[in-house]
Amino acid sequence: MTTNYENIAEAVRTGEEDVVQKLVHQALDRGDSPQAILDEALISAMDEVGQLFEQEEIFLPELLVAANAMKAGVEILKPLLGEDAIKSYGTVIIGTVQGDLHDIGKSLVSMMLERGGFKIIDLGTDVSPENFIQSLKDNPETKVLGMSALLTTTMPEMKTTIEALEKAGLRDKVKVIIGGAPVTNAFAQEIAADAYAPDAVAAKNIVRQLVGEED
Ligand code: B1M
Repeated sequence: MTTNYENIAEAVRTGEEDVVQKLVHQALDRGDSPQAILDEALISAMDEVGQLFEQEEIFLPELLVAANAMKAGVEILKPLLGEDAIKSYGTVIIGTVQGDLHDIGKSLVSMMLERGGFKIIDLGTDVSPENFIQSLKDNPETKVLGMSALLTTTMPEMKTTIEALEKAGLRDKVKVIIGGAPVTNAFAQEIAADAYAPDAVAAKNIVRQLVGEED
């Protein structure tokens, strides 16, 4: 990690949004790639913060300010990530499932898909099966439905949503992709999702495959 990235990571950990934004601008000004700044400074800082939280060295308030500081950095990188935003591969509806308020990973996936040529309808967090279904009805051109879950307690909502899609007669109309830290490929198969992606870049590639537009 370069010194600048260490400083960005430190500012994420301490929740200093202004400092994060200043240092991200500095890294861009000196020619660093937005993807490197995202991966090597922001995501790796958040991983570290997650570990500190797991080890009970920091608590929820610190976790929240760090998450907000990371988001402040991501906002700057957002318009710069990805190369082929002009193409349109179709519409993707995405959301974090009911009962789950984690949105950083889901927003990264949205961003990566958007920059990868998809129209994104981001329903945000705590999205009920009914809301997913209503959005599908409102946007019948949708090709893919994406669900994110970060809690083991909310993962079952993915299954509930897929069952609700079946009941509404919409399951055959869309491909379903799921992801989030506790989610696995095996779980995706178990609940009959069409795909699982471990991270945002993989999500973009897999969604392209799902709509028959792989590189
Ligand atoms: Co929460 N939290 N949290 N939290 N939090 C976890 C998930 C946890 C693992 C921490 C821990 O205890 N070790 C734990 C879950 C334990 C479990 O279920 N096994 C946990 C807990 C317990 C909780 C609360 C219950 C705490 C409490 O209140 N006692 C509470 C729940 C609130 C709720 O949702 N109802 C809570 C709250 C919060 C904050 C609000 C403080 C904050 C969220 C802020 C926000 O999102 N705006 C927060 C955070 C930040 C975390 C950790 C530290 C980091 C999550 C994150 O943003 N990671 C997390 C610990 C951890 O994961 N190490 C933790 C960075 C992000 C880039 O990664 O989201 O994994 P991730 O996304 C990746 C991939 O997973 C994938 O691509 C992304 C980018 O590469 N991906 C997809 C994600 N979605 C995808 C969808 C796809 C495809 C790929 O297709 C559609």
